[in-house]
Amino acid sequence: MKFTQCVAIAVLFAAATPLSNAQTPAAPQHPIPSIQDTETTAQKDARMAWWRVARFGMFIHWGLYSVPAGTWDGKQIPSLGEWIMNNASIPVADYKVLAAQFNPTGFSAHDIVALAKSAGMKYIVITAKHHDGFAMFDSKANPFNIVAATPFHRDPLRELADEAHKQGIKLGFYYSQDQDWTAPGASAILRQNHDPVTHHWDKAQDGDFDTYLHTKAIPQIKELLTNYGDFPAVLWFDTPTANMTPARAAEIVALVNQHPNLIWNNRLGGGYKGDTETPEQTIPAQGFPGEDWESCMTINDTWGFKSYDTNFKSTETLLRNLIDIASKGGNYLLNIGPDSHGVVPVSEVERLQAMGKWLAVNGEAIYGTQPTLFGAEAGAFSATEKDRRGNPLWVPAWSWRSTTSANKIYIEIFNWPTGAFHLDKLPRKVTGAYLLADSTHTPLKLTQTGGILDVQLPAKPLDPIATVLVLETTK
Ligand code: JFZ
Repeated sequence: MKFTQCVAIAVLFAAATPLSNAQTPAAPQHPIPSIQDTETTAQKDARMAWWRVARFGMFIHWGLYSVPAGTWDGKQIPSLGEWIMNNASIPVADYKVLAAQFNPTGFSAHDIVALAKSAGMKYIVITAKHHDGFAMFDSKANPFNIVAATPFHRDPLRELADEAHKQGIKLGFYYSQDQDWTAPGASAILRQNHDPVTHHWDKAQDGDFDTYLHTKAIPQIKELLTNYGDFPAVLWFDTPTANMTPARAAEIVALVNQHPNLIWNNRLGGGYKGDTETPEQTIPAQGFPGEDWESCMTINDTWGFKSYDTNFKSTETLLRNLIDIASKGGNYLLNIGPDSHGVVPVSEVERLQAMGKWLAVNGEAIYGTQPTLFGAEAGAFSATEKDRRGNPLWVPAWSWRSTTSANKIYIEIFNWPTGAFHLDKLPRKVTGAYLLADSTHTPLKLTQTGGILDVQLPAKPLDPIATVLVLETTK
């Protein structure tokens, strides 16, 4: 699609959307306005509604890199499994040989969607193409893909889309729009020094970026946006470099503008903010007040499967992370890395199912809730110590968190107090209290004087990881 046609569509799009001046933020100078530049707050609220209620999603990093699984030429390659081609400077031709060895007959879209459902996850985002340039879908635009280049000849994105429909979960696609280590001209950054300037380690990677953009990236993004029914619900871009100029990013925006319900993140580049902040492997001290944000995290230390990475976080850590993130108004995109057979590591399955058990009882305190009305419970900035960026060091506290709904305040207690749970500076009148995991919701004895509240608790918590105390409130 020629740039001129994009402009035409943008103008059309802009013309189509009723602008109510009062509510529309000033549009940064984008070559092509994105939906964020033109939609009203009410329109954004409607578009983001399901995502804001969801709170918990599954990230899936799966691709050719699951074949070497962290080892190359008999050597364990440090850092992320999905970066093995870059970290081991594997020549393009040698890496492409892996496709013939990739036949994940253990892959079951039904089981993976069922796992996400059983974990209490409301959406899935899978790597359609990661930095290595291998497409995990049936791409007519480029033959280096799972249908044309492997003995598997099946499209896992098609199968996931069908299952996601059947089982009622949203499906999104991750697409590495800028980095592509097997496409001539595309970007490649050296991970360890984070400088977004291209470093090619193989002549076969040299070429023209616009050629890559127009012959691979844009045609494939078009395929992903049009070949999977009303999916994707989310498009997850990543690692933009200086190559993703505003003009080049605008060409991609012209495509996503044709899918007005699509939610896309802040990693397109070219000055486009997208819809969601995406802190990685961290939970921001106080979230991103007023912003939609999503913390993405690995269960062990790699996104893509590594056969010897067994440093799996505990279910307690993962659940308390989810609760911490929800209490700060964010979403948790928790990753799984299937192996080269398409099978999810059992340690990841067990932890996700355990999280699902807790959410089956306590989900009311997470899904569709608002952030805490308190805040100090999450921790404080140190008056003396600095973090590695020289900012005051955040010292988290892990006794309890809180989430909110119209007429309830939820207290997720991690560290069970003896006797009573005490709160002061309570912003609402409490009319009743009970434990969410107590199916009888037996009323708990409470005393409230002004903003000070004490709730008599049983001797033992109902759940060692987090027991939810529900405070019924009136404004
Ligand atoms: C990127 C990818 O490189 C990685 O392979 C994985 O897909 C992850 C979800 O995203 O990694 C990043 C990207 C950006 C930052 C850090 C890691 N960053 O901005 O700090």
